[in-house]
Amino acid sequence: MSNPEPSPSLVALAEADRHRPRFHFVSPAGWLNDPNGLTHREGTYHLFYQYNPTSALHSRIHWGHATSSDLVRWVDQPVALIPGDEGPDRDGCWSGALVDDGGTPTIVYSGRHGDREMPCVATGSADLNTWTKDPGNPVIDGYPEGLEVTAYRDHCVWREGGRWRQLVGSGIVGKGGTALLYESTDLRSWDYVGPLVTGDASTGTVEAGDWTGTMWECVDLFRPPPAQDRDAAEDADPVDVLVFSAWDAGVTHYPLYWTGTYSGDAFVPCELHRLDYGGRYFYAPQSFRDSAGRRLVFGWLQEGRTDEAMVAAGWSGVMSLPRVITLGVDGALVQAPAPEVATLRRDGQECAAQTLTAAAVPLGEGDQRDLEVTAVLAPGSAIEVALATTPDAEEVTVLRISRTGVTEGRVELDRSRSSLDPTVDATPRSGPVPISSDGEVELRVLVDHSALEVFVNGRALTARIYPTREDATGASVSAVTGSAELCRATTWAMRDTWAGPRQLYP
Ligand code: DQQ
Repeated sequence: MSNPEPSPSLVALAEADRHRPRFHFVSPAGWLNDPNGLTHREGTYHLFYQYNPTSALHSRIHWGHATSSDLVRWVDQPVALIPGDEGPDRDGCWSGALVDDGGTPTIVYSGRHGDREMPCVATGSADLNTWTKDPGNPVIDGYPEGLEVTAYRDHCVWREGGRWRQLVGSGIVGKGGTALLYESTDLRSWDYVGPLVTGDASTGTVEAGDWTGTMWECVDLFRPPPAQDRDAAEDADPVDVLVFSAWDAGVTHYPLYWTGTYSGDAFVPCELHRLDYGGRYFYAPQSFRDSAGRRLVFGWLQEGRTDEAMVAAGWSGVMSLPRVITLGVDGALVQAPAPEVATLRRDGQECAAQTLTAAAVPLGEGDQRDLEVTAVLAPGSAIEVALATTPDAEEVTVLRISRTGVTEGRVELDRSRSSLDPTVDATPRSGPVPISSDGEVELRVLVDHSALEVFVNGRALTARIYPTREDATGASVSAVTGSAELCRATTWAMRDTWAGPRQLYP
């Protein structure tokens, strides 16, 4: 079968869109969603992703593939998985994981047929460019006996005690989301062990971000390394993390994680957290451990515009920047862009240390920017960072960081004036952030056309913005309540990830 690729006219359409990011990974054209099969193999990072090369809509999903030596400059590879003409994945090759089976790269993915997704397996060549589907697919051909499931798909696979284990994302009717545990010796014949942990869909609310959904998509179990500043890390009890994306009847909500303890056949949950305050703008994340021992994660930045606008643009969906995740002193995950992202910086501008007032201190111009701001906030005070603003602030995205208590703060994103286009999503986003007792706030903001990633003292907030005016390129910081000291502010322009036109496969 020849390698499917978008038509040149679709590529041209996508490339011409002013909202298309230039230093985030995007598909050559068409639709992109979840990161899949993330791996670091012989010095090369492999990013697979849910991909429809023919249109900017979610349909007949393939596995796209790109490689990188540094996590930021990507090379497109041939599409890895294509839905079959017949068979269990004829309606799509949905999300999954890649493992090394004694030297044989092996993908475990969800083959979609009708409205069911069943576990399938494919083995790959050493360069991960050629994939052969297992003739025995689907390798699991039914839901666990006696279990009434709301949905069933996506895979987290690992080796433990000389056997393979996998979690399949699911939900139990009348109870809540769950991760179903299986075991195998050969990745083909699986024994059902039971639900690893099950949520309670009768508690929490979507507004508060603590409703865990009727189904868990893209479950991901791992043990995060401690953050560098975690003094007692050596003596502390190990903490495990189960990340999942809360889903309900076709609606994607947000990524959450439980901290807890995984042992034997169970995960004993401790605390529930939101992984990203942007909610669905950082959805279906998948993590992996690279050869340096870092835990890295990518997530899918969904669009905030209509289906019609996506089709007109010729593309949809952005991959987040790679994030390093560690476990902080407070028992929650700390997130930061991988240091490699900084290699795209150019033309750094420093801003003098000063006391912030209501007067806006400029933070540079442009629609591909990286900003680092360190400020000290007195209790009860707040600063605002204006992003993608026009000179008259007719269009402006406002990020507010407030110190609400001695060691408590809040980040809020106001998109009500981000765009003059009334059809784009303008709903606010917010969440709590930890603040040290000296009031220090470390802020990192990455603006890449419509993609916005914000990190405040290790907490993440991701969103999409679609300014209409060409001059919506300004940034500034000011104090809006109480007093705040600006200690440091540096801003950079960011280079494009691709130096020239993307090379598509013949
Ligand atoms: N997207 C995939 C599913 C997954 C969902 C289909 C999450 O496998 O559950 O493209 O975005």
